[in-house]
Amino acid sequence: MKNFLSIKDVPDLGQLLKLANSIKKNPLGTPNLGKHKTMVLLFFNPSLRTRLSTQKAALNLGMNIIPMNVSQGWNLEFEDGTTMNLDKAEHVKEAAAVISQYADIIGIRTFAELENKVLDYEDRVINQFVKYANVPIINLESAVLHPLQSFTDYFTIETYKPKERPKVVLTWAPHPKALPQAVANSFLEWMQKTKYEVVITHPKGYELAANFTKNSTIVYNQKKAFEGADFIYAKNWSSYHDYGKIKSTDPNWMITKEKMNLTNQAKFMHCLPVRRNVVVENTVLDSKQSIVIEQAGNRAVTAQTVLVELLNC
Ligand code: AN0
Ligand code: CP
Repeated sequence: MKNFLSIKDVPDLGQLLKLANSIKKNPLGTPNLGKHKTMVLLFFNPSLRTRLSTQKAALNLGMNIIPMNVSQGWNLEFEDGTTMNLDKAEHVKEAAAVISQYADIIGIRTFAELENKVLDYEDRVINQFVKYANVPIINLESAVLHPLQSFTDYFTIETYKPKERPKVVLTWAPHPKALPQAVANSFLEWMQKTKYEVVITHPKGYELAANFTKNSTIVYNQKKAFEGADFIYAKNWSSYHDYGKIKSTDPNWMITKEKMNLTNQAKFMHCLPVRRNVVVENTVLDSKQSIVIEQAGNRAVTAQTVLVELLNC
């Protein structure tokens, strides 16, 4: 694996899953694989899980880690051919080339700005780093995708699935802030590589980009969608078509105990952070059906799996 930007970088999903299973069993099995290797983590946006789980994964492999909060005072230029006489201090062309001399791997977190759809969906920040860096790049959630999260989601579902072809429901849930579509887009990309029955449910106006929904079933009636589900994956996203807008905050879309009772004792999943009693009722999050903590725990396993793949390349 050269980079880890999306599922398209994974040559063999079965083999990746196998490696993740063995790392889960024995995370300290190769403590020197990353010895004298350095990973630089660039955060244009904050993170709890991605930041700590990627660091933990690297530590298990003996790597050195240098995290940097880029947004705090470092304004990079991503436009080619501009005259840089305004607020941008440095072009990504120099920054990426320089960081590549200090790093063996670079991880980048850069959220969608939710103002200009075309610009966000070009995923320019991460793609410019891929273009100008000379080392592998890991996507720590870009404007469009969050593959480390989706790999974790897939790995977690594989661990808990009660049958070979579980019904997995991706449900929109309310949120007071406009959030990116990256987690949902990426989740669908990974789910489409499986044999699972995948159903998406959201209010009208929240349709995701067609290249991510592809031939997944969309059911606008949330309760109907929940019937017989083995996994409920909740996530808020802002509108894709009316880009970045909040079209609904309808509390009737919150995940409740009553709705979970319509499922096949489904496991409740969420990438976190989650707003209690807005996205999901306390009673669901605190029930045995919720596996969000185990899911977040698996972030360290899948991050380590990706690092092993990149280091072995
Ligand atoms: C972000 C998002 O929705 O993309 C990060 C999730 C992993 N969510 C929030 O910032 C609440
Ligand atoms: N799920 C996830 O990526 O969380 P953080 O934003 O805390 O990294």
